[in-house]
Parts: sequence; C-alpha cells; structure tokens
Amino acid sequence: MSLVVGRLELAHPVLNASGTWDAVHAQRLFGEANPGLAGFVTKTVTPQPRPGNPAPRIAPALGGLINSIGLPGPGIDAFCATLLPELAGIVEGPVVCSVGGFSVADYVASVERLDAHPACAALELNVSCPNVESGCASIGADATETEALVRAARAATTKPLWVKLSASVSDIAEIARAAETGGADALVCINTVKGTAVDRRTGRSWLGGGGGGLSGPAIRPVALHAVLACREATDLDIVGLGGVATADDARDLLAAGAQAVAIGTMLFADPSAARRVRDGLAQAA
Ligand code: RRO
Repeated sequence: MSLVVGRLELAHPVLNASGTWDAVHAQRLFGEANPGLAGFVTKTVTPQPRPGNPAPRIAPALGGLINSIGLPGPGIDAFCATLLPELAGIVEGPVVCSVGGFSVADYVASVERLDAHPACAALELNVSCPNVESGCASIGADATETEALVRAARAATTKPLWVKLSASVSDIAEIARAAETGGADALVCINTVKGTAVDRRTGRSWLGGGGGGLSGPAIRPVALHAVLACREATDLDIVGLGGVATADDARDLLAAGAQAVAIGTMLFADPSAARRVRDGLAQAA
C-alpha cells in the first residue's frame, strides 16, 4: 500500500488529523506513539507560545463534536528544540509539521526553521483553523491571500508543502487553485466546519472561545463534497478527512479523488481506529 502523497513517501494511506493525537502520551500509555498511522501530523505550531482559548473547549454535537481549542502550543523555538526531536525518535514514518500564524511573515518564520530541521519531513500550512480571530482561516478564505502565502512558504522550503483547507468558505475550488498556483504539493481537505453550541441557561455560547469547529461523522458529506470539488479544480494530491471512522469512509474519500486519508475525532473514541482503517483498506486491495 506504499505511496507518494504530495512528494512525501508513506507506507500506507492513513494519517492522523493535526491536533487529534498526542504521540508522546500514547508512547507512554501504549508503548506505541502512532499505532496504525503511516506518519504523524503535529498539532499546528505558531511562532510564539500560546495558551489557547478559555474553557469549555469542547461541546458535544449530533454525530460529532465542536472544539474551540484556540491554537495553544509551545511556539516554534520550543517545538524545534524539544518536541520535534522527541517525536522523530518515537513515531513510525515521517513527521509532518503543521504550521499556523497571523501573517505571511509568521508562517514564513516557522517554515524557514522547519526547512532547516532534519526531523521535519513535510509541512502542512494550516489556513483553516476556525478558532482564532485573525490569520489562519481568514487567509484561507481568500484566494489572493492564500496564493501569496503559499508562494512565500514555497520560496522558504524545498520540503513537501501541503495546504489544509476549510470548507467554511464561499468556493473551496478557488482556494485550492490558488494553493496550486502558489506552489503547493498537496491539499488537505478539510479542517473542522465552523459551528458553535448554546448554553441554554444563559443563551450565550457554551464554548469559552465563542465559536468553534465541528468534526466527526456529521461532516462526512461536507468533506466528500470538498474533496470532489478540489479534485475537479486541481491536479494536486489530496489528503481527505472529515469524519473517517471506518475503511468504507476512507474508501469514499479515495473514490472522490483523495490519495490518502486522515482520522481525527474517531481517535478520541477508539485509539485503534487507524489500525482498523489501514487493515480494512489493505483487505480490499
Ligand atoms: O486549535 C484549534 O482550535 C483548532 C485548530 Br489549530 C484547527 O486547525 N482546527 C480546529 O478545529 N481547531
């Protein structure tokens, strides 16, 4: 089942969604950092350390969950010095570093650092986080800004460059074409879909951050539609994700035009989901 996705070699087509699996904790708990995964996609890293959003950060939804995590993290210095070398020592397969920020300069600063870091095999530009006020998803909602960002990142690295898109935009095909024109090697479709939850006692948002992103089986049809639209719009490889829980869900995304898939929300409920999906895909092959 080995393949090349967006210039990155993978032993099979199953990855994790950024921010949904703690490989360091899993190594301690299970003796395996990324069971069933062909590599490991890190939580999105920003130039400066960030605390993330106030609690509550999670709300249940029919067929999924809504998160408002708010891009917490150690910042690129600590990430490169400590977490990334540790990850490279424990995970099977390549480490894909997810990068976020609030300006082109933010992204380029991290991309340059990761280009020089031997433990980073590929980069994912997250232009689709629903939980920050500026940057990220607001860049990825605009084709001109997306193209400029990808072009600047492309100039800063020779490593495989993937771009993670949101379906919460008016025309994902236009954004996908912009990423291709800017020099991306692959698209990652899709991030969580903008959503929120109401606290009925107050009538205000249940989530500390106000807004959130919906993930899980509820967004499968949205993900399928986005992958189809990106497949028609570009020649780029696609990592498809959004509610993958079974090998059949993965097959649907592959049939829609993805080359690989990622699992996110299901990993919270079933840490063996990646292995199950990988083995299910192998049986059909
Ligand atoms: O941290 C988050 O709140 C977050 C991120 Br960076 C993202 O890309 N997608 C998401 O649903 N949450």
